[in-house]
Amino acid sequence: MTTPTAESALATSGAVLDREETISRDELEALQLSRLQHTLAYAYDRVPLYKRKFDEAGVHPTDLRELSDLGKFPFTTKEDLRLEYPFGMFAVPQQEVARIHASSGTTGRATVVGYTKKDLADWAKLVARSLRASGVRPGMKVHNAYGYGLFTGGMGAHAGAEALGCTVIPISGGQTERQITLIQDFKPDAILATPTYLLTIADAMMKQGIDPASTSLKYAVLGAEPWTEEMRHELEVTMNIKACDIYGLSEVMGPGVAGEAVETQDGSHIWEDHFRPEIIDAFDPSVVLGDGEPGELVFTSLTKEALPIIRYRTKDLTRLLPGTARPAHRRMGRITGRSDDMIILRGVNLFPSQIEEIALRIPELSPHFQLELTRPEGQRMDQLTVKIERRESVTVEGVASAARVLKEQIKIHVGSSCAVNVVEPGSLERSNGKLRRIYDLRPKA
Ligand code: DLL
Repeated sequence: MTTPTAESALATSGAVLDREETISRDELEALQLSRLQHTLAYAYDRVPLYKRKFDEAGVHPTDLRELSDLGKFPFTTKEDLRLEYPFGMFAVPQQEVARIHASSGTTGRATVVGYTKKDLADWAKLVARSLRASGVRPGMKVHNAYGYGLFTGGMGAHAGAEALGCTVIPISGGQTERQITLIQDFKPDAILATPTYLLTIADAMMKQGIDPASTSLKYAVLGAEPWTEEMRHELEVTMNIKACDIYGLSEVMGPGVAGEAVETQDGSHIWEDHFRPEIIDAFDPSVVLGDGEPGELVFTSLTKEALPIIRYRTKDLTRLLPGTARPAHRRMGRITGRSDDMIILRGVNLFPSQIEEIALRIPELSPHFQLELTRPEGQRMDQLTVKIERRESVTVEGVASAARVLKEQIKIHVGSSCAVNVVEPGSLERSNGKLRRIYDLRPKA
């Protein structure tokens, strides 16, 4: 497939791009093929789990002659990383691992990931590339409200902003009052946070009588959780900023696997010189789907040393779209949700992002909502209750009609009946990072 590399297609706002951002699709695919062949051999030789899995599947790294041959190789899952806890997936001796990150492990053992010095440099370069695409420029002050620590968000974003040549303010997540003071005093140009935490900051500013649109902030680079176009609009208007998406996951690298261009705001470009994406049918993983078709996103790393990852099943549901601002690098559509976050309500599949999309189109309702799943006494059917805060200015009649509209719209667009409970502003828990939307209160089987 040949994609034009016409300079006109590249939206840059005067920024100097990495060479790999401007190459043709053909050149990029040639690079992917040689890097993929290297990675498969490297993983097979150095990580016993990959050798075992490839041997069991009857494939050898030399079987990859063209990119589509990747489909012959076995998947890697979170469970594999858990079974190999802590360092069994590492492809280099521990002394060569410069940093370790890990997931929180709330649902079992933590998944541990490692980086060599070169991996850290590549990661910083890709976060820098993502931030630059989203409008951040060298010399800008960047307020980094992603959590620091074992979570990849804080330190990953930090290193990328530094590599780009920004002045980084490493505030981490939480301590919202302090965040507001520092935003007012240090006057940052950009903020890095989860979308729901930025909402918390904006909300807290309003409570203090500060207009969130009046700050120095011009750009926000938001990710680590699903968010919608409606949420983008809400944040851009409330804060008078340009908000772009950044995507990533620890097992594949961390933030910066994909980043969105501010000029087009049409989904994150996957940095395909470092990661080869595929979309598979989540229910029949043997089926690799074509571009444009919705399914589960799968990644293979092309340059990682400490933790090469082959066909990692992300559980994120999206689709691949052609590149725009960076023509050779495909974009990903918005993540509709994770397959393990899907609510199945009386046979209908539902994601929190669908509720966000619908609720934010109703002017009386705020973006603060929770989904409660219950099974009322003596009933066999599950019940979904959407608890959502009203906007400050709304009257009693306004609340009643908004609740009715939300219920109807969910029935029309999602196909399930639910209860809607409009609650007082400020009564629902606020986000400090990744927000929990679903509260499953059903009796455990
Ligand atoms: O959340 C990495 C990250 C940090 C990305 C900061 C962006 C900004 P994990 O904790 O491993 O890593 O969680 C990864 O978060 O599989 C998605 O389900 C979700 N996720 C990450 N970015 C986005 C996004 C970081 N932009 C998981 N949109 C992923 C939707 C996202 N979901």
